[in-house]
Amino acid sequence: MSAKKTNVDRGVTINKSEFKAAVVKHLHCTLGTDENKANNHAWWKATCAAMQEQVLEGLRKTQKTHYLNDTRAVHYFSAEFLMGRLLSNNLQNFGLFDVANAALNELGISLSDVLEEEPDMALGNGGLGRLAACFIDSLATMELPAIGYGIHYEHGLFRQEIQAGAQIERPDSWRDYGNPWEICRPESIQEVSLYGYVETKYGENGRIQKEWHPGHIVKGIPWDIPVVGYGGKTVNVLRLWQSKASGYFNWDVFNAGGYVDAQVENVQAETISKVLYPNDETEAGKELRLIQQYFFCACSLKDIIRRYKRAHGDDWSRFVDQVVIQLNDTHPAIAIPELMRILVDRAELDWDKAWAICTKVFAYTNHTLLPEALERWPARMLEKILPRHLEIIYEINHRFMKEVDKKWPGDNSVKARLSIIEEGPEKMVRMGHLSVVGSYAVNGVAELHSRLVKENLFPEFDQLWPGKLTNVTNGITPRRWLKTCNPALSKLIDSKVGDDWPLDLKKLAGIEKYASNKTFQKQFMQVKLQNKKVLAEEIKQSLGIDVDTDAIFDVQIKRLHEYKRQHLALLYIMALYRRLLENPDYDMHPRVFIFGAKAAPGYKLAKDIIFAINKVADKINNDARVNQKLKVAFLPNYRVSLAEKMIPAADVSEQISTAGKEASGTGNMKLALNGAVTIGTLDGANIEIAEEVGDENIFIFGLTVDEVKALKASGYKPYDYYYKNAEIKAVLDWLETDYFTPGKPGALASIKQSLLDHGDQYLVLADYEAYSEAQEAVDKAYRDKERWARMAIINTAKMGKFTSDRSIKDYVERIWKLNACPVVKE
Ligand code: 7GP
Repeated sequence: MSAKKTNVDRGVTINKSEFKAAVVKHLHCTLGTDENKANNHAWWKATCAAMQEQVLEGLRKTQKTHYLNDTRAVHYFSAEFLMGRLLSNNLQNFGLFDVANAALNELGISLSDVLEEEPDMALGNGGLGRLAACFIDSLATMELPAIGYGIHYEHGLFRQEIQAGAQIERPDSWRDYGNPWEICRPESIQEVSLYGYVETKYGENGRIQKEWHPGHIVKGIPWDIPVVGYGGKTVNVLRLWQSKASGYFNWDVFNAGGYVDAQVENVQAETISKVLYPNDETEAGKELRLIQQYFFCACSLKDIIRRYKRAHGDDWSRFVDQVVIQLNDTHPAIAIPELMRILVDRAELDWDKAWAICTKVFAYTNHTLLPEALERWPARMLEKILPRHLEIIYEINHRFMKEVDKKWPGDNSVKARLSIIEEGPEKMVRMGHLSVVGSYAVNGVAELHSRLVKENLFPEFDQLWPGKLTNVTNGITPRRWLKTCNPALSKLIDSKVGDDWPLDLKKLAGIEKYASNKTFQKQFMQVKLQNKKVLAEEIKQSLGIDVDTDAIFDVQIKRLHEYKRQHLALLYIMALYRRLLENPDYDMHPRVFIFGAKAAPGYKLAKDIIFAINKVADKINNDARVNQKLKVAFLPNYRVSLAEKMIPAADVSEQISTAGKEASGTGNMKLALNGAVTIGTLDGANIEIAEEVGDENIFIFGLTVDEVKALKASGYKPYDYYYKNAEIKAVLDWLETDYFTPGKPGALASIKQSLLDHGDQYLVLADYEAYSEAQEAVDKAYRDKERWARMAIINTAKMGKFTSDRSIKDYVERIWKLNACPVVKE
């Protein structure tokens, strides 16, 4: 194969025959099978193993470089990393995708089949977890010293099945057949204490000393997942902790005949990293969850300190120069009192010195304003599990309250609002407040969100510490979300702007000048059509539904939540159905509404909405009067690898949350990057997307944040819309009949109730008419083929801002103060 012209500098080069030899070697020597016996799973493992040779070489060089340079590093603490699959990404980032494809081809194996064998690493729920995955990709790509710290969940996010229209949760067992990427590091095992009591001692010169006598000790076993940067030069690490009992086995009990009892402690300890909580935007409030949080923070801090001490001994003075810890929401906030405990109780620094260190190390990102998602822990629970930490939190708060008193002397109401401790029938610890007090920087994730964080969530904090609250708009990695998931579009872009746009996404602007060029439009829309064919095949396979690829593919993919308003789209679908029944000639371009969404297992209404979408879909898809023009497909088990198939095929991107509720959104960026046109509210990053693409290339509708506020203040009455708008009334009443659920009238009634009797908290009815009009504008625009092609191209062209490399650059310059550390060639 002749070398292709490229602008991308590569860390490794291996050729087709070398790659092929490596795959065969691993098939024989690692898997103990051979070419005749191997199934696709074995080929997948052998290909991963061949790749892992390159990966580990890169990892070794990177770690050596970082060690020799004693670099400052960012430590990204996150309870979730939604990584998806790694093989295709690692191949792409090493520039070996085509090499692997050709090598396997010669072996009579299809790389795309092999890639399908990989289970998703779904150690996260949604946006926050996927953002963490994009960020560590960017950190490695930009050759920044960084490590991700999280939990090695045995079971990731549940697998969703749809049975008779309803969501059923099944356990996710991503590691059942081994994970070829991870490396266990027993030499770095840590121990973590829990429960017990605190003893107060009086040391020399009257110094009060606290000693925590734990009731339980568990072990944390680190598993390292290499994170390959684009170009394959820097390979960083994601270190995930697995819990194990510290004693392994109680031999005394075992010998005395208590076979089962001897296992109890093991089982309890291992439960800590057993499952990911399947909640998104709701607080779990469970003891086990707090233990999970503390477990991974304590392991990670010990790991960081061990590494620091190796270079600097007991001299803490350089710690803040070497270490920055980014808290991905409040899930790791317990790390703040943990570091204080280590510094004060163990290292015996005085409080002020310790606090000065602490507040130069931590930075905190907020991902939501929804009150139900703001973590608060009962003080009683903390006292039981982490008695010393509760004392430390009280002390932090005591000193903080003094500072508040200096600023607002005698103002008790401001104290009550700012206090880390919420007084009430049950004393609660506010983890958001703890995070703001203990960090030197706090950021929201889009311009609007960060403004609302300042104005509504932590208002006085901004006055107390001007400049501490800031914005870093989210981003997505263009390597996974364009280069890898949409190879045809990537090649087309390469042909116009060169192949280094994955490293410099602003270069996509270079295709804007072809937006009205007929040939380019044709090529661009041809790629879209091909991608739609692939998705249509997937829909056929998975649901047995035939969809027409000439139809508009209208895609809404995200967690299911009332604020995201999948039910607004549902009402509109029902309205279209009704319009078509009333008037068979109703003028509309054929459309397929495609959904992907998981609901939290305990979130009843969210599950009801999934059920309703499926029931309405059943009816419409099988109704020959309308199904040439309208179809609905709910694809089960939405996950990263499914997103990679849906996003390249979308014409329309639904981003229709109630203004002020979606912190940023990142699916909006992925879809626009792949040439989908957004229909959306002025919420989260939609606003910044609109600024980039221009008003004529996006369909914005609905109430603004200020209008939402005003409407709520004036006393919002959803019944007014119900009586005023005959279509709204008709579709809501329709939900109560048994039309969609034959023999079971009322099976979909909870949605109507939530919108009328329970006050329509998210203003679905208030925004309905505007949404319906915007959808008609979409329909009209789509029918003008040239106009639509131009819009789609401009959407791709203008997404430069939303690369996660830009987000990381913002963090580096404004918060982390980090330098790149290029890996030296040996
Ligand atoms: C999400 C936000 O809902 C989404 O708007 C944002 O793009 C994403 O974080 C990344 O910043 N939040 C979560 O996933 C979440 O679990 C609760 O929030 C803490």
